[in-house]
Formats: sequence, structure tokens, C-alpha cells
Amino acid sequence: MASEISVNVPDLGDFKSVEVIEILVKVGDVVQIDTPLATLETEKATMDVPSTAAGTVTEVMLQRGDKVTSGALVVKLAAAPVGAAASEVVQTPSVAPTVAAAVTPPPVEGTSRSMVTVTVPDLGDFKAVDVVDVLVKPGDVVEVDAALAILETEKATMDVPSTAAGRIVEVLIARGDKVASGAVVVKVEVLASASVASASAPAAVAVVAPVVAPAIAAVTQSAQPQPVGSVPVLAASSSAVRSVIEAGKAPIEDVGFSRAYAGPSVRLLAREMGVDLGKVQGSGAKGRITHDDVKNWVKRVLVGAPVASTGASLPRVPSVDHSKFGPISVEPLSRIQKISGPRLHASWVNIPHVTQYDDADITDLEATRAALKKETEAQGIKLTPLAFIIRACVQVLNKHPRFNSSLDDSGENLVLKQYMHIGFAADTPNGLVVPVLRDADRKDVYEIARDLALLSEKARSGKLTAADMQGGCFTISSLGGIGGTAFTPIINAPEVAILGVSKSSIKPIWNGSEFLPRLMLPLSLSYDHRVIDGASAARFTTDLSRALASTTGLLEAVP
Ligand code: CAO
Repeated sequence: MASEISVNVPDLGDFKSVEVIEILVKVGDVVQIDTPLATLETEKATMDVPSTAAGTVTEVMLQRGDKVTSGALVVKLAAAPVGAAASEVVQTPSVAPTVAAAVTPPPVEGTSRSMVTVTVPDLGDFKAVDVVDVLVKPGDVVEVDAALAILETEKATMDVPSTAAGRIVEVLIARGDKVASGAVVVKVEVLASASVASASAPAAVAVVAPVVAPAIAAVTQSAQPQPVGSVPVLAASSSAVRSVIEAGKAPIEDVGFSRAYAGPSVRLLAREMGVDLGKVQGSGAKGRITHDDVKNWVKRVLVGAPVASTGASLPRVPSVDHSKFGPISVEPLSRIQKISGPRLHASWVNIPHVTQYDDADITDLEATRAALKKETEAQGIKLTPLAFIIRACVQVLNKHPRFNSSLDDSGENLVLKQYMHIGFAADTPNGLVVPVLRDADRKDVYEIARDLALLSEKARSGKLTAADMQGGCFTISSLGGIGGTAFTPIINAPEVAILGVSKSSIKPIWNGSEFLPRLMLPLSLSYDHRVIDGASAARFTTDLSRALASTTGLLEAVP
């Protein structure tokens, strides 16, 4: 019978209550020595608890969210037949000496009365740890404990905290360097107001180091990286997966990768798979990236599905000091602009936009509208062109239901809506807002005109509620009252199309035998090319032009 082995949390030094943020194995998994079993995290470091024996997991004693101390039972294993005898004792890596060294304050040498050199804390036996990111530059002002750099081994990532408060005068490490304990990281000029804070530096280091040390000590147990036991399916085909990803995706972006919120074994898995963690959305606590997030990302790439982008890999616009070239003044964006800006940007970068242009002959419509104007104004209704355009859109959306849809979150299904709430862009003193006219398909043109006036007034006086701006299916942006011949409206995601309307003007239109002066309304329909193809868009604008030319149809009562 296979003997039972207990694997415990290694010595965590003074740390008494460290959170378990991920369990990496389940009952039945076969693990090797050093396979990560669980990930622990403090505010400053994450570490994997490695298995100290090879075998099959028979019981998992922890769960996510537990708080553990040194020696806590992590899993029970049925020992693997080979080498079982050697593993039949409870194995807890003896890392106490390393921890003891780590809690000793690292050197904080005052090179002058006001200059402090901050060094890499004691890393135990580790001699060459990768610097995966440097988080500060000369001139930055840091507090005690501010993260200066990120170090990474195959088993742990850790921040190097500042032991002084002040201004960075020199950075002595760079991304890609290998460092050992005591390596100089930065020189800090202690600011007068910060000198008291710097006195607490040793305590801050003592907090981070004990957690880092066991993880690093654990690495020393195995000279070669071990397979990640918790990912057998992907590990088996990792080279095939990697080649697919490499063929289809941009290379790993180092800054995004190193700043991603993920534990060491997730990083290792991502590196093996060629996955840029900067592009993976974390589903764990506080957005932490889990093994499953990486695996699901890979699966989606394999089936060609769209993968969520954080935008982290977009090339940045160069930063320019405009004041070098002449006088400037700085004005903050309005509250509405700050909210709408990121949404417009997200739509623009996530949706492949195409804009279809057309002209609608509204000569008869405008004649009718002019004739009705006095009568409707007497009833308190302002019958504007937009009311007719909304009525016409309702008719055409009924005929082309794909334009009244949204892609679901997976990007693989279309959600077709059985209701028709139409948004319209309104220019207000505070900025652009999009009130939503509800159930436009159940309203005649007069009711639409009344709702339009009410919502426009609410928009202009800043009284729209959140509910007034939600649930839109299709948006119209009319600049006809202002001017212009055409524009490219940005789709109001997750909608799939938006109609831009420009100023109508008289144009000579050839009727087959002569040119006639007709009042033409320019239409600009932007659509999501993932959902709508060009032919459908051209049919939509053709049908819309036809609907706008049929005044009788637009004035018909709605049953
Ligand atoms: N061509 C020519 N004239 C037009 C027209 C068009 N396409 N559309 C409207 N007009 C005329 C109207 O007939 C009206 O004139 P009359 O008073 O003589 O009838 C005048 O322009 C003003 O109309 P309006 O703007 O009061 O009414 P509306 O229903 O057409 O528009 C609203 C309401 C809220 C859409 C509009 O006020 C507005 O805010 N438009 C700007 C939208 C915007 O900013 N879009 C850009 C978004 S992307 O940044």
C-alpha cells in the first residue's frame, strides 16, 4: 500500500497569517517534487508552496481565502512507488536559517547625511535573481516601503521595497539584470520632511523578506525546473499551443507581463505558453490572474475567438512638454468627458468600424413637416427632422434585426433584442450625452417628437438619470442642425451600429431625363464589421432612404 505523506507550509519566519490565494491541485492530481500546490500572498510578495514529495494528491487541506502559518498542512499524498521510502517523513523545507537572515535589516548605508543607498534584501542562498521590472526613475519621490523593482525566480515574484523616503537620485539596476542580496538598487536623497519615515525602514524590510525567503529557498531544492503538475492538459501540448499563439499574436510585452497581477507558477505557465499576461483579464480576487485564466485565454486563441484586450500593448502617443514651444494653459476635461472618453476609446479600439454613406431624398418629408408645423406647435409638439428619422430607423431596424443586436461577452453569440430603445447624441453645455428613447417601435412620430423634446431638455439641464441613458439598441447622432456633409460616428458599444445625420441641402438629382432640385439628407452609418457585412449595411441605408422618402409611411399610426 502506498504510504501517506503530508506536505506543509514551509517556515514563514515571523509571519503568522498569510492568505491562500489559489489552490493549484485537486484530489487525484499526480505531482512531482517542487510542483506548486498553492499560492500564498502578502501585500508585498506572492509565493508558491512547492510539493516536497512525488505522489498522488489524496486530500487537499486548504482552500482559497484561508490564512496559514508555518507548518500548516497543505495536502496529503499517496507516495509515488519510486523513491517513496525516502519520502515517508513529513517534509517541510528547512528554511529557517534563510528566514533568520532575511529578517535582519538589510544594509541601509548613509553615504552622506542626506543620501541613503537602498539594496536588495537578503535573498538567502540565491545569487542571481532576475530583475523583471524597475518601477522608479531618477527624480521620483518615494515613501518608505514603496516598491522600487520587481524580482522574479521560477517560484516567486517579489518587490524590493524602499527603505527610505525621499527623491531617487540614481537607479543602479535595470530590467534584465541578475542581482543578489546586497546589490545596490537606488540612491535616495532623504527629504527633510521624510527623514522620520526613513527611520522605520528596517521594519518594513522585515515584513517583506520572510515571505520571499522560503519561496526562494524552495527553489534551491531543485536545480531543474519541474513540470507544473496542475496543468497536465496544456502542458502536454504546449509546443503546439505555443506555435499557434506565436503565429497569431504579437510577442510578449515585457512591461505588461511583469506588472500583471499573477503568482510565480502562473507566470511560469504563461511563459511556457507564450502568453502575454498583460493581455489576460484576471478572474481571481482583486483581478488576480489564475492558471484557468491563462488556459482559457489560450483556448480562445486556438478557436480564433476575440480575446479581451486591456489596451496595455497599444503603442503610446509620445509625451510632449508643449510649454517648451510657447505659452500654454491647462484645462481639465469635464466630468462627462472623463466618463465618455474611455468608453469611446474602448469602442474605437475594440470594434472594427466601417462607415457606409448615402443620401436620402427628404424633399417631400420636409414639405409635409413644414405644413404640419403650425398645427403641431399649437399642441406643444416640435416636429423636428430627428423625430422622422427615428421613426424611419424603427421601420428599417424591424426589417434588419441584426442591426438591433449585441455580441455577447464571449464574442461568439449575437444577442438579438425584441425591444427597440433608440439613443440619440445630445450636445449639452456639459458635454455629449446619449439619452435613450424607450420603446420607439410602439410610438408614432408625434409621441417620438414629444419624448425627444423632453429628453433633450433634461439633457441640456443636466437632469438625465442613469436609467435615462441605459438600454439603448441603436444610436442616432444628428449634426444636421449644425452643419457638415458627412462624418464617422463611433459605435456606442455594445451596440453594433450608429447612424450619423448631417445637414440636408438642395442637390441636382438626375431623374433619367433631367436634373431636379431635391433636398438631400446625408447619412453616415457606422457598423461593427464583425456582425454586419458591407452588403447588409448598403441595404440598410437604401431602405432607410426609401423610408424617409415615404412621408405617408412615417406618419402612419402605430398599432
Ligand atoms: N438638416 C438640416 N436642418 C436640420 C437637420 C438636418 N439634418 N436636423 C435638424 N435641422 C434643423 C431643424 O429643422 C431645426 O430647425 P427649425 O427650428 O427651423 O425646424 C434646427 O436644425 C435645430 O434642430 P434641433 O437641433 O433643435 O432639433 P433636432 O431634433 O434635430 O436635434 C438634438 C435634437 C438633441 C439631437 C440636437 O439638439 C443636438 O444636440 N445635436 C447634436 C448631436 C451631437 O453632438 N452629435 C455628435 C455626437 S459625436 O460627438
